[in-house]
Amino acid sequence: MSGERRARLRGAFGLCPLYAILDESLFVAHQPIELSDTWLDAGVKAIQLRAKRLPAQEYLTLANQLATKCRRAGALLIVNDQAEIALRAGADGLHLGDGDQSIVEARQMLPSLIIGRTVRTPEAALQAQLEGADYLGCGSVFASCTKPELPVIGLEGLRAVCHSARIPVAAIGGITPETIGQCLAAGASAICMISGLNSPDNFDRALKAARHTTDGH
Ligand code: TZP
Ligand code: MG
Repeated sequence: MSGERRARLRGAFGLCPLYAILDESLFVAHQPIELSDTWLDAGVKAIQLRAKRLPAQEYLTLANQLATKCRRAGALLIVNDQAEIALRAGADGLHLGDGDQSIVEARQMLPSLIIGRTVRTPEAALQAQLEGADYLGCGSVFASCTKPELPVIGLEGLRAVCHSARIPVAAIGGITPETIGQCLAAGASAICMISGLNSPDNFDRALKAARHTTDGH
């Protein structure tokens, strides 16, 4: 079962290593559905919905719409933090950050869903892997304007986590089109971005940079 979940993840990241985060900070300037349509049309194969301040019913409605669109596009929808919403919306997975429920607890609720966990050290990576995480989010790699309070682990920190983990690692935090290649070279299987996707031009540059690196150029 875990093999099948991880194969789906590897398949998605293999087709497109840009793991786009549909964060509510982007909703100020964009309609979430329009934004995700643009991403899916361009070939993004993994989207994370991260909307902590959205009222539960709106969150669920949006998650439902996104799950349908992602399914049609052959992409994965991962819901941040809210296991109940991931379950009810028919999402593909759940991402757990600092202070969220434990992997073990989430796995009981979602036996067949992909579960990701944010980590910053090789020790935490091994622990999350042992507890049954299917992938790791790792960062902040660089200082992030979206989450400035987070410790910065640098490319060295990312490399150490990638080196110790057997499951896919998604780099996150302050990543720009210019630093995507370095994160992939450090061993990341995917690149998570929020503010770097805030305009069509930035999104295009990020997608090009991610594809350029994985196309073996
Ligand atoms: N977790 C670690 S850094 C971060 C999260 C959710 C924010 C990433 O946003 P950005 O704008 O790509 O730095
Ligand atoms: Mg959280």
